[in-house]
Amino acid sequence: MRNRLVHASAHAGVGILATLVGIAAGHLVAGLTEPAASPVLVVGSTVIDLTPTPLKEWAIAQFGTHDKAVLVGSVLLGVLVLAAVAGLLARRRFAYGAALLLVLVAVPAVAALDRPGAATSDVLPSLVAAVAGLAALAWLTRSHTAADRGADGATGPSRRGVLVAATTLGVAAAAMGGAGRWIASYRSRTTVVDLPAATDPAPAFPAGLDDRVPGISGFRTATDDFYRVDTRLTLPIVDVDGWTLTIDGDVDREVTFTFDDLLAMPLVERDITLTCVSNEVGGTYVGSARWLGVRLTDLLDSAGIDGTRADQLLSTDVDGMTISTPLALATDGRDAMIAVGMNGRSLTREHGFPARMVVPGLYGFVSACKWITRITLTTYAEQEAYWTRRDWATDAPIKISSRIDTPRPLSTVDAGRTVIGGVAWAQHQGGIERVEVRVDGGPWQQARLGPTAGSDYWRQWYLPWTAEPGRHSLAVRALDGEGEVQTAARTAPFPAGSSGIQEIVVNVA
Ligand SMILES: Nc1nc2c(c(=O)[nH]1)N[C@H]1C(S)=C(S)[C@@H](COP(=O)(O)O)O[C@H]1N2
Ligand SMILES: [Mo]
Repeated sequence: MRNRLVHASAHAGVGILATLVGIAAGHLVAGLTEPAASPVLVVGSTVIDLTPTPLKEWAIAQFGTHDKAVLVGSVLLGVLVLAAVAGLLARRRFAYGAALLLVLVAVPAVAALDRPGAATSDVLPSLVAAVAGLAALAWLTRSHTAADRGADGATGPSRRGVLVAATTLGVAAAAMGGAGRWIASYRSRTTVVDLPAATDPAPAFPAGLDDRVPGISGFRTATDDFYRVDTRLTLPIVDVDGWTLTIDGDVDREVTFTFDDLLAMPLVERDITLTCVSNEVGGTYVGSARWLGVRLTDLLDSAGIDGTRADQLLSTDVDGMTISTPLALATDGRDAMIAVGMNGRSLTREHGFPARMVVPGLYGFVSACKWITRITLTTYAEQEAYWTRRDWATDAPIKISSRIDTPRPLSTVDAGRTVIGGVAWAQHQGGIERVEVRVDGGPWQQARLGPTAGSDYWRQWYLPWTAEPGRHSLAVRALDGEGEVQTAARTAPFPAGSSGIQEIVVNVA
């Protein structure tokens, strides 16, 4: 009995190892061709796209920025369970196990071809995975069966044969997987492109409260610390020389710009705070940067939109992902742009290299298309963007919000003179006019504000506080330049952004 169990788990192991070899070989080929078509990743991406919105929001809330790692891990785990079954089947009859492996590989193959913007060659990683996986399964099953047969006669060489085959394949899988990973990250490394100076520069950037209030968010978010939110599991590899941006749809004439065309146009520089609709009250999906780009209206004017019936800008990225933006808001005089620079350098791959849209005052999912290649003038009735199909709002202005950065929730603070501080934002609603802090449910006290970098940018704030020993609750709310007070009414991020007041508890000792 025990012997049977040992044999069974050995065969399951054979299935798992063979599958890992296939996955690794596919990952290597994907690294060389299209990283997004790597078998496990492409299945993960498909799962992201098919996941119902409530479940996706739950996963983001549970796992935060680890949601993608959890997803890839779950897909891998599921595959390996089936791989173990394939190994057991192969023991009965090789063809059964092989058939299950082929079915397993058919899933990423179909998913790769089904991706928006997929090329036929994207099926290659899955094909290679199939060949490598089957070859490994055949080799392992053969040497294992030989070892089984030899077991009674206790012939050493065949047992050693299994070990040699397994070790060789294990090492090969690790090497191929590692190489694929390295090649993909090497190809998607940040390339810095020289950018001209702005023709319409932003005012000198004021010194914030960074040094005066320890623990407060920097007045400007460093690019490497800037939150990243997108549906991708790999970064797109875009060659700036071949890249173009096309404006089409209901326009007088379709126009296409190269990267150099954009750089030759007047460039504006603006300080703008970006916010994700998935940001929870007190959350970290918000960042502030200095952007350099071409005015969106300059680009639209060159295509001619005076007579357009469009009410929507439908932006498409290099892979066919779509983001909608209300045309009326994007062209109402705000500093909407196609940005090519962030914080004094060209965009990083994470944040949309070589170009992305930035529209102050609208959540990123309805404005900030990264890796943009096309802007189509159309109507909401005619065409639906990625998140519109998933029932998110189409008209989604950023809600007034404020966050406590210091002290941290549930932290212990030394009794005596200290400071409560954070940031608040009300992009394109006159900016932040006033921030108020409430201690232990008492009266709202006016906090001191840091300098302003314009109404599309967040503001730092702080309140000196003499902390008495014990447990205290701290709350914050903001008022915008139009006199509106941040609402206490709690809403979830879906479908148009969270609202409510952040209240934290700290211990003073
Ligand atoms: N191509 C593409 N652009 C995208 C997204 C995406 O998934 N794909 N996500 C959007 C969302 S939801 C947000 S909040 C912003 C985030 O921009 P960042 O990652 O540079 O902070 O990008 C937007 N642009
Ligand atoms: Mo977002």
